[in-house]
Amino acid sequence: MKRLLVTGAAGGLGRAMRERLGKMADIVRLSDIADLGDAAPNEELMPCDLGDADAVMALVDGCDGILHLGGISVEDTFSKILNANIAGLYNLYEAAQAHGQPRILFASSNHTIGFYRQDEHIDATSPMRPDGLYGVSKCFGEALARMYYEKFGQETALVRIGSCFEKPRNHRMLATWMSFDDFEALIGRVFHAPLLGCPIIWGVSDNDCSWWDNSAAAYLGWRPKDNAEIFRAELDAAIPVPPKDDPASLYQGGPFVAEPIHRDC
Ligand code: NAI
Ligand code: 15L
Repeated sequence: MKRLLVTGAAGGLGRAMRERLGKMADIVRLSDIADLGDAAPNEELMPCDLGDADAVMALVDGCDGILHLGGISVEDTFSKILNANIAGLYNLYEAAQAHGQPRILFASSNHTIGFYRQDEHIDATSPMRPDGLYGVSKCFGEALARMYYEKFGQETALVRIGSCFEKPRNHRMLATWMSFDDFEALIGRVFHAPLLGCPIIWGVSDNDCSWWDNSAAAYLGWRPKDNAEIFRAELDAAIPVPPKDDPASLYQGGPFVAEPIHRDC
């Protein structure tokens, strides 16, 4: 790939993947509203608010792949979610249309389906059950991407990330964790597969404890290798297992299901 655009590059996942992405493209264009630090030799920095349509149009120009990590990543007020995750997504897809339809990896979330219980097993065909405004914005993003695919052939990987951190931070993440290595391998498959389409992909490692069936996306050839189980003893020693009736133990979205609606005051 010649130029890969990474939005949200100053965030947790952007920082974790930054060095690894250098191997995937001649030039990596990094963007965020937050400070991006200094550019490495194969990087270019383009600060941009995703809610600014003209700026996003310029941002996408010249890119042949987009790793879309930018946006509000937890429950927040509707106005913030509206700007970054709703208007921002529309701006990105309009810009992609204008600039040759670069392939997109959209960082969607397990919060599109957070109200399923942890004793349920679901797949890409299971109806959405978002657990808050943030989850609803990711459902919107998936629907928007699907529409641009059906209407114009724009390819997107809809990656419903579970919990992508260095290691699981609580017992729920023994099921939802995706390692940085597995995410890097997934990004590679998404941008190098001969045909992508617009699949829903569960962004999760090969955990013993699993709720999500990825067989519909098997054609991509992504085989996650890590397993959160190796962290169980460490977690048991560090934090108590939450009670059985706690949302963290009951629902796939964990505590997000119990979050109030965050209102602008
Ligand atoms: P993060 O919150 O650390 O990073 C998001 C970045 O987007 C931030 O640097 C922020 O400044 C930027 N941003 C926010 N509003 C913006 C705007 N209007 N214009 C431009 N940039 C803006 O989140 P993280 O953990 O790095 O996640 C990256 C993506 O992956 C997010 O879209 C998140 O929803 C998604 N995701 C992450 C998961 C995880 O476990 N880390 C799980 C599921 C989804
Ligand atoms: C997400 O969608 C969030 O972006 C991330 O910060 C985690 O909370 C993750 O889901 C999770 O469910 O663990």
